[in-house]
Amino acid sequence: MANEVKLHYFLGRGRAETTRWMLAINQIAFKNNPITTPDDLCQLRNSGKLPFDQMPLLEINGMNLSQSSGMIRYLARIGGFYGENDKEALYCDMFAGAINDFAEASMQASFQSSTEIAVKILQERFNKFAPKFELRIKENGNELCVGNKISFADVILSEALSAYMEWIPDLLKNTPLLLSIHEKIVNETGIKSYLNSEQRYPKPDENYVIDVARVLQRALPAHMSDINRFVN
Ligand SMILES: N[C@@H](CCC(=O)N[C@@H](CS)C(=O)NCC(=O)O)C(=O)O
Repeated sequence: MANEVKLHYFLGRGRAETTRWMLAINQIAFKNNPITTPDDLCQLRNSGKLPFDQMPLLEINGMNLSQSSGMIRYLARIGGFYGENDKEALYCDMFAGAINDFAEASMQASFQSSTEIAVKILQERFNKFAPKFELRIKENGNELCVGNKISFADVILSEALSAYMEWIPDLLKNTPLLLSIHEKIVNETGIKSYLNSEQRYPKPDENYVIDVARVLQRALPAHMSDINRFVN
């Protein structure tokens, strides 16, 4: 189908997940195209669709989009999730930068050598950012990151919090504003239906880590066995 929206990435969440949440809140139907072998990646690269030779790739409205930060902002613009004016858009961007730094720890969690280490790193990262997020949200005054309408900052913050909570279930017990935003976003129609769908990949585990290394033909994390098994 010519207008089908396609998201090409590994068989998992990773750097494609914020885009999936933004497609979901826009209620834009999409298809995951999992890249599961070096050959799949080679074919995708040879197709000329990867502007910078990297995944994720989002095919939408006749365009081949690269860079998750660009994708989520495009989806924010077309859906009205980018604030109501230049100042709000700027604050969305500021939040997004901090959320990106915050989210990196959850993206790396399954690559850590043990659950204990992953949880420790996540808790430290949360302790650094959560009080600041709470303060900024309190200053805004609407139990939202920016302005008085849901923005992409709320969506990507909730995506990151969801990932953290899979490791630390009671994470938000002392942060009522983060809890409120998270609750609001996961109950938005499009997001709720995405999270309950088969398109939502499970919490990344060791198999995901192995898949990524196999597709990219790179070394596995140092704590795993035979770490160079996929390296040419
Ligand atoms: N900043 C980029 C990062 C893209 C990226 O690092 N993609 C990795 C997979 S997660 C990749 O394609 N690596 C292969 C390469 O860079 O050649 C984004 O957020 O989209």
